[in-house]
Amino acid sequence: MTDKDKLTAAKEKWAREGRALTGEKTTPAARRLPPGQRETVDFPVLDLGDQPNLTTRDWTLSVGGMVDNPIRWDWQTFMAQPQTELVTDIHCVTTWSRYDNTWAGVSAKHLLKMVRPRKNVRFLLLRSFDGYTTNIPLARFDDSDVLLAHSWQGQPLSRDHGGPVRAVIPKLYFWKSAKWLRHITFSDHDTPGYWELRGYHGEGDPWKEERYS
Ligand SMILES: Nc1nc2c(c(=O)[nH]1)N[C@H]1C(S)=C(S)[C@@H](COP(=O)(O)O)O[C@H]1N2
Ligand SMILES: [Mo]
Repeated sequence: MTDKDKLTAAKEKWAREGRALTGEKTTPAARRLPPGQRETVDFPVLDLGDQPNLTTRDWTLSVGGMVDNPIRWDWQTFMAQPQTELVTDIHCVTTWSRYDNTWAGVSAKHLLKMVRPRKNVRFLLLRSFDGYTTNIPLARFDDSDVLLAHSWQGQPLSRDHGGPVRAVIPKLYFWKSAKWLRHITFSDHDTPGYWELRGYHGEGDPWKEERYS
């Protein structure tokens, strides 16, 4: 087995066994740390082991599907969009949480304004340069803390954390935050992504402990 196969098999087993589920009920206002999570100060790297080596010159983002205005942004066009800085927490389904991450990039709200999704759109599928995919309900992407981020703690996002550009969706488990973001498709139906096909939840809200499907 390759490392990737081993990782996938281990995490499929977690989904079958319901690892780390506490069944606790809490709300973001009541507690900063979601149920079953523990705080970490370092920033673990998690992916399928194939980290694309992209320069800002190779990188492009295309956005299509059910939108009035499909776009294709190269690095210069992306950086010419209005820029947003945000400080948010990370909650990974493997149970680590990391507080106070400063991200900079283009907001999902701005992207939505540019592409104009059609009325019946309900889901997005994010695709990355390593072949990774993950699905997000439009209602969760259309939030003021969702970013297409190019920097972390004031520095360009490193290759291992998804540079040049990754999604950051703070209110969902971190597997929804696609690294090395390449393409976004808007759709009226849901298409499960890599982990969602392997036992992980369609929505992935850490406050509701939506770890597994
Ligand atoms: N393109 C891509 N994005 C990805 C992944 C991946 O394998 N490929 N793994 C996901 C998972 S499971 C997690 S927990 C986070 C980890 O991000 P980090 O390595 O910056 O901590 O990235 C998510 N985004
Ligand atoms: Mo993860």
